[in-house]
Amino acid sequence: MTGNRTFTMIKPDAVENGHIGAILEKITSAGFKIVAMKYTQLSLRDAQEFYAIHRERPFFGELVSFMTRGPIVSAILEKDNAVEDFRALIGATNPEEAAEGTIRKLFAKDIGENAVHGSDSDENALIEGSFHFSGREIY
Ligand code: FUP
Repeated sequence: MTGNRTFTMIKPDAVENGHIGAILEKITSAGFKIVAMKYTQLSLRDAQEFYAIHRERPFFGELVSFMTRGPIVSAILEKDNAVEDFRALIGATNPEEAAEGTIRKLFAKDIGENAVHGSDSDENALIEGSFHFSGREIY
């Protein structure tokens, strides 16, 4: 059985470039309902914890400094088959490999500054959503 919620962040590059509105429009037009959302900035510790799975990777330092350099929009989204459908909507991690019309193809610069995050499993969607939101912030 697949879950009906996923977690996303509009990353600092997309916020800096003024793409919040356009990205939210793509998300809601694709049938996702926003059940939680905030405009916030990750601390160093937040980013290190959120991306702990990547801590041994060579890009970890860059990833953490990028994700903390400015505000982000974080949100929990609801739709049937949310995780898979949202990853299809955002496209491949590397925008050069992302399909035409996907959010990363449209708005991302490169594999590091790739505009949006999308959870990769139902289990991680729950962990990531709970990292950013308390129960009473989810509607
Ligand atoms: P995704 O699930 O598509 O967000 O991609 P990953 O979980 O593989 O990577 C998480 C983040 O690490 C990416 F969004 C950007 C960063 N990253 C790099 O900076 N370089 C890489 O080679 C791979 C990932």
